[in-house]
Amino acid sequence: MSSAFPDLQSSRLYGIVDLGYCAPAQVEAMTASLCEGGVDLLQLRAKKLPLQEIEKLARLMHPITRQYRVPLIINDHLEIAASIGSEGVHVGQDDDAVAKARSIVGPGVFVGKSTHSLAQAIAAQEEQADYIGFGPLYATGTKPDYVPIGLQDITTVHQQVQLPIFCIGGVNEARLPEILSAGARRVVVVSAFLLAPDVQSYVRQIKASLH
Ligand code: 3NM
Repeated sequence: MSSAFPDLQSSRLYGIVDLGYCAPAQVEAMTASLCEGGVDLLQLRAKKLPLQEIEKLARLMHPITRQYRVPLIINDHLEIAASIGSEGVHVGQDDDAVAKARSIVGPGVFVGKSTHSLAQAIAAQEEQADYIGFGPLYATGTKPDYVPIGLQDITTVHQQVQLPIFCIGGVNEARLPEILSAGARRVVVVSAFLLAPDVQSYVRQIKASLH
């Protein structure tokens, strides 16, 4: 990744532009609001759009994220990440292995992986992911088919996994104190950001609680 971007270690707050909550026409404005509010990383996640459409949105987002020095991470689609030159790519448990992803996106592009248990988190570390998502902590409509893992493994995962760990799933302002008390240092917030009446100030509030 270009040295113009802060490194993952210093990243605390990860936002996702999820097309389940944000219409394509709102993507640019939402990207700007999330960046202005202070996300450290931003992902594009579009489970239901055609590839061409996703690539178009990624190309719209990238100049904005770059201006804010926020790494742009593409969910699932390695070819799009490679084609637009995003700073990162994110894969799930059922997607390509980290090594395969790295071989497609090339060196210097970080590869993140979703994990849903302590065992998967340790396996992702062995696979040499650059960071992991760990969740879902709570039941969430954004990933409805997943059983929530709760907060009880957060401390242990931080003892056993040295990668940056982003706790995810149902994170919002009201829950943040208990998530941080459970040992989390980094979080991903999706619907709470995208549905907030004032996105920028909501992001700013969460960010202030993380430092
Ligand atoms: N991945 P919200 S949970 C995209 O556990 C995603 O891997 C998860 O959205 C995982 O903040 C999740 O709206 C959804 O709950 C997070």
